[in-house]
Amino acid sequence: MRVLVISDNVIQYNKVKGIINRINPQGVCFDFKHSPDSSPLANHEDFIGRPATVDVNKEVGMLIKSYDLIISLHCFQFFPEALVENVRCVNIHPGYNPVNRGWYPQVFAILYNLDIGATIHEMDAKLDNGPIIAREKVEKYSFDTSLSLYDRVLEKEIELFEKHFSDIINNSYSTFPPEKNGNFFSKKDFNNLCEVDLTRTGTFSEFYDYLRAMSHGTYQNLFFIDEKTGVKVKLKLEVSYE
Ligand code: 0FX
Repeated sequence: MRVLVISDNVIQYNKVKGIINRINPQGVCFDFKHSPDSSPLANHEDFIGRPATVDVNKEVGMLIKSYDLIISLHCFQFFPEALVENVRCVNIHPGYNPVNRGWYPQVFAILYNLDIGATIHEMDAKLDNGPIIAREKVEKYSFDTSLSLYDRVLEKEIELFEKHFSDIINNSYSTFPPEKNGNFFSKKDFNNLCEVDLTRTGTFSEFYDYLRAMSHGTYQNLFFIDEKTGVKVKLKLEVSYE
């Protein structure tokens, strides 16, 4: 059996590779690849001098021929219908489907007070949409920023992956369909939030949620342009608690 793991996320790649190496199922050969364009994994020590990119659109024929299972582990590329219909493809998603399909789920979970968690599902032609193998919620606190909540979601992903690893490899799980009502958030939705509208009115609580939803470690998401000087003012929120 041949399994391909495609990832563009260093943290999850390291952890999943660790689980795979430790369990090392008999008779299963694992390949690890990343996306061709600006993947953070390109600079990982495993891939330096050993390029391993895959374009899921251009190489769909090769993928169908070569693999029995493809695991999308925070892969930046959208899998084409021809691929998901001809190879079993499993996605590990940092959101609780179908509540937060799409990009940066924890950001929108804080902003709109939605449930959040992790989901492992079979892929279909829609993004983050197929039959669910496993999903679980994580706690969301008033003192979370995007980063602290994201870290909790990533831990949950790994916990679910480890728990269901053998079933995923052996195709011995049962699935259930996602509920009909959900949400989809795009990268554009996120980008639209980055410029702060200083004329917006609301409660302090709404602004607090907006600021912490957009604050994620060293990322500099929020800004406004100072009217007088044209200077770009960058802001983020730091939250600490006892
Ligand atoms: O790998 P990932 O955590 O996940 C993203 C999508 O959220 C996910 O739905 C998709 N399946 C996957 C392929 O890509 O993304 P990331 O490592 O680029 O970003 C992690 C977090 O960092 C994100 O949730 C929010 C934060 N972030 C990221 C960027 C690039 C920011 O706050 N600002 C940014 O500019």
